[in-house]
Amino acid sequence: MSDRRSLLVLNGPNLNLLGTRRPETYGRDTLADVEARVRDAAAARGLDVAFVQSNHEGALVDAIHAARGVRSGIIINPGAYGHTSIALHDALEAVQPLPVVEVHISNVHRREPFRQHSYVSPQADAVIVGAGVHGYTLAVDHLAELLTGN
Ligand code: DHK
Repeated sequence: MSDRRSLLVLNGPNLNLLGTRRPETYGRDTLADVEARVRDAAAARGLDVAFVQSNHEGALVDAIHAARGVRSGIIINPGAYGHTSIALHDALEAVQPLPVVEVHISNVHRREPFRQHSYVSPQADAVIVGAGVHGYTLAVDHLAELLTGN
């Protein structure tokens, strides 16, 4: 069992379809491709990483609760639940002070008005929007900086 610090990368509904769903919006990388990139970026920073993807709100809440005392930070792309879920807001609040970075692959501010509010953002230390799947590795770098105090 490693005693290295580890991050939780949480992906919400429909992100299992990355690579095939609206590739003009979300790109052609699959979720497995994204996870490989994140694992490499985390390893370069001396961090382990665990991945959870679920299409179910309660499963995402459970994964956030399970991170308490186990993970050192959370990267979350809540998918559409970011726009609707007070439960995710409250779960992230409940695991404070775990640092949280919210990622949206697309620039939600250029899209429909209903995508422009996030219940997750008030609980996030940083929000990365519109950087494509590169946003996930930016999030790893940011958490690594936070965790080492640089
Ligand atoms: C992903 C989704 O599935 C959408 O519901 C959000 C987000 C945007 C993204 O850009 O990663 O509105």
